[in-house]
Amino acid sequence: MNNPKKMLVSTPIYYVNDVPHLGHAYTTFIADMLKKYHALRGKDVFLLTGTDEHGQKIALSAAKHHQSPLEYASQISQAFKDQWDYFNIDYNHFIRTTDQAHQQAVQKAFEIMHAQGDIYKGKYQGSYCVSCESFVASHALCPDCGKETIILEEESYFFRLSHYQERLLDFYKQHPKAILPLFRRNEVVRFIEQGLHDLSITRTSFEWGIKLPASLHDPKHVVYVWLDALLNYVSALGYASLDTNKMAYFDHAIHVVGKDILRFHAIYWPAFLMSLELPLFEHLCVHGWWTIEGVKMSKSIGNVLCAKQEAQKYGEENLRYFLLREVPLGQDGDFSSLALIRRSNADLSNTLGNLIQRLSGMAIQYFQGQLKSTQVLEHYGTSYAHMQALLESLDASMLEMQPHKYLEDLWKVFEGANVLIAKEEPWNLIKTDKEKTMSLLVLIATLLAKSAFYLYPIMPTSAQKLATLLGLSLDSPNFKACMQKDYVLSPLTLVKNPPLFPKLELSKEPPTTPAVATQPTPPKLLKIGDFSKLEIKVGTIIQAKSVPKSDKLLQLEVDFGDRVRVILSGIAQHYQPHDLIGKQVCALLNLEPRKMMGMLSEGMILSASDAGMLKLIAPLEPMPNGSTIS
Ligand code: ME8
Repeated sequence: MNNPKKMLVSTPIYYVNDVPHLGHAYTTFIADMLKKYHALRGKDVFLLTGTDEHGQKIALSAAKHHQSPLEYASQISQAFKDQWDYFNIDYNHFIRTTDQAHQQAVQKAFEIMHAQGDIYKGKYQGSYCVSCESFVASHALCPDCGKETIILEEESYFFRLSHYQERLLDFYKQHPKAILPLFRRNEVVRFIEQGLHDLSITRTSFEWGIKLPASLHDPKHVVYVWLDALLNYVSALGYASLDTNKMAYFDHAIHVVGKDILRFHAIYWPAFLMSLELPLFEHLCVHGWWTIEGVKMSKSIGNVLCAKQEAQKYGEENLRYFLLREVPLGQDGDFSSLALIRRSNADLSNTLGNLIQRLSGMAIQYFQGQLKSTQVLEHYGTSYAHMQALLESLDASMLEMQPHKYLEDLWKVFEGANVLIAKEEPWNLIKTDKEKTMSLLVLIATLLAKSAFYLYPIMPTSAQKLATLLGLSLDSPNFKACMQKDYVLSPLTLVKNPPLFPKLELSKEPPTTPAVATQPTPPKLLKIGDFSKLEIKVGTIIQAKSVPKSDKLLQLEVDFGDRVRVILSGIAQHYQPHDLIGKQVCALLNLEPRKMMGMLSEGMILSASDAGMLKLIAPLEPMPNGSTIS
């Protein structure tokens, strides 16, 4: 029976030929985030992960290690499990495709598809990529991973994928958000429209796989590893044993996958589900790749980063925050320690950490830590309503699978609270209006309490620490109460606390400018006329791109009202191009044009920098393009 409260969130099951790395961790963090987000909202979420252990690739890897496939798979499967335990991933089940229940489920599904008339016997002749475990249309090199393919010619059972072409197109037409981000859905629809061929779903040239059901009397075949693997999403829910209670989670499923396995999930999987008369997923959440210097992380290239080691260097939650905040889900991102340190220091230590410290510092100094007010709405109703609206808008970003936007907007609440403190100057206000100062601090505490719930899916431990500081616990009933429009956290007691987000060391970074010994020179004062020689104007960035072969420069097209200028700016290590589009900046325009990396730059974007951090300068409120800075 359809139970709207139950939902499944899954990761791919990872191949056991590769040790767990940062890419796998990213997918798993997204899935864990979705579980925590929906669980807080009262959903009963089943988080599923595990390992994909059959197939030619694993058999070959095991042979290389002089181990039996099962021995080999067991070791690496355990390494994945240990990794998720280290990161406190809240999975409900860790499936291995070598589990008995899974094997039974695959055989049962094969039998049903066969009985439906969707499976027939034939012969496969063509190319095969062992690395992707995919049949490719006659290419010497795999079009997906670029590795050499092998030629296969073997007896095989086929699944009538071609029969499902129209039903698949219908499904994607009727469910435009089934694949997120949307551009991936369009890619899939175009692929299906080109025509689908039937799919080979058994292999005979090796043995490491699940045998066909005994009823087919064909012992030399093993099930194709992708049919075997995809079925994990239902075998883990008791498909073979008809566990209706657990299978109910499958009525609302979100599969989190990387873009490399989109086709398997967006075409084969729903076709298999249609054949089995099972419900189709609600969303495929398709993320991009983490690269190292532009190259996808992979064991065969030897450029993998271990998530646990990175977490030990920078903190588990700093890593989680960085991966989920830095790059829009769906886009590729290049991992760099420098970017992680900068992001952590700017957002976690400076903005959020500072706000928490200011609140508790002032509460202790002015009120011995005891806060209580009934006049928050009276004094600060407008600011509160504005922040509340911001918080409420976050849900749309999460439901669209855009955690970076969710976090960007959550941080606007912290930034807004810091700005409000600066504007109200409580250090002066306390001298004249104790009651209003108290209301201000209670408002800040209330906003932090609400924000702790929003932070929880991304940084569970830090969010819990923040909540504890405010005397709250982050559970579903509290969430409901705390989210009320005019909820006020009062009374509360604040005590001295160590910083929640200590600054990360920048010392291991390569220096950005060469250190040159300089003699201090007395400051030279300018006349006002000197300043007026500078033509500084406000503009809006309408296009932003990386500059090939430069890790520092971005090429920006900036609209200054009367004309658009191309300006090269050395901000690539601080901003992603896609985050800049639509943002206002200030630029010096009457600077001699300069050529950099073969391109002409017609001005200079202004920024503030300190200790390796850099922020662009913009007017506090939007201004017409071309406005003059004076
Ligand atoms: O494809 N950046 O397993 P797999 C981001 N067994 N994510 C990455 C990544 C990177 N550099 N590298 C890997 C398989 N991933 C099949 C799945 S599911 C029924 C069967 C993540 O071990 C990403 O989620 O090759 C990608 O889709 C997945 O690991 C591939 O894992």
